[in-house]
Amino acid sequence: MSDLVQAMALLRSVFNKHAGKEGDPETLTKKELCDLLKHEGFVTDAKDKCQVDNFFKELDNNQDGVVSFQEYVTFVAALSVICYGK
Ligand SMILES: [Ca+2]
Repeated sequence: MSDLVQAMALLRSVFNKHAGKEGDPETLTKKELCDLLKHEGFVTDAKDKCQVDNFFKELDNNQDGVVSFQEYVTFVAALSVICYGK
């Protein structure tokens, strides 16, 4: 498996792991997103509601109250540009 294909599978696997916890397994609720951000080290203090709220607002592009896989990968792609782009 190529590195990129592996990275794509990993992206999906991280999403699935958290999206399957409650409600629709195809979307992340705010609580699931909070778990994901904490687990992946994006949020230092999971009790910091403001930090999580800001991430959620950024991710929930169509403002339907949940984060779809498409919204999640769009955000990860944007983060990659911020972290590794020139
Ligand atoms: Ca959404």
